[in-house]
Amino acid sequence: MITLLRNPVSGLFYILEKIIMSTISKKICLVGDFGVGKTSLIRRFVDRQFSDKYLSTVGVKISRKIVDLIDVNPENKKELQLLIWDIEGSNKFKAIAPTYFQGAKGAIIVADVTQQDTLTSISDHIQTFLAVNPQASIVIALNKSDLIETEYLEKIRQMYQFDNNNHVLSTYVTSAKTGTNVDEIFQLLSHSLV
Ligand SMILES: Nc1nc2c(ncn2[C@@H]2O[C@H](COP(=O)(O)OP(=O)(O)O)[C@@H](O)[C@H]2O)c(=O)[nH]1
Ligand SMILES: [Mg+2]
Repeated sequence: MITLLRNPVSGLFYILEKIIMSTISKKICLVGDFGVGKTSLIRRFVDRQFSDKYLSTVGVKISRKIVDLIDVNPENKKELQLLIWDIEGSNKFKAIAPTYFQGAKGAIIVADVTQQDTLTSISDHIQTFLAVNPQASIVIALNKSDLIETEYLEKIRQMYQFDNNNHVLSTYVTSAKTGTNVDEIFQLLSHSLV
């Protein structure tokens, strides 16, 4: 208040900063091979949209979304601001990964259920991410589930559980196209961050 009286402009900034900072803010990263649907999952979650075109990601893009943390007790309702980091998929990635991951409290590791090599690289992505953030939580998204017969999905999901790694919260089959389990993966990860 004293700051506000002495200098209205910096006082206003002070108050604004207080308001913004009162929302908890956490960084999460989308991780996975090129073309698995990282950008599409973010777009579905943040903008509620999907496009069949490749959404070229240039450099790093950070999206923000306020998540309501649903609780059985309505009085415990909390808000969390997610800062969702998306990075272009390319071979340059390996070199800059540690910088990109720095400060992240969680990751969604994405693979494409129709591309075996992207499923195989999940464990590499887990290791690379945890090497930078040993305390972080991970959710696995086996994406493009709309392209596969439902009867195979549960089998695939069980093959990529990573039960022996206690940083991996859960594995979901998702579709950025239909929206299946998209809110669920972000909700689950968000809950583990507070
Ligand atoms: N059928 C289907 N296509 C998807 C899905 N998610 C992404 N795609 C498509 O896969 C391609 C690559 O997606 P993109 O989000 O750019 O992948 P990124 O490189 O991991 O960011 C695009 O053509 C998307 O439209 C999905 O859940 N189902
Ligand atoms: Mg992308």
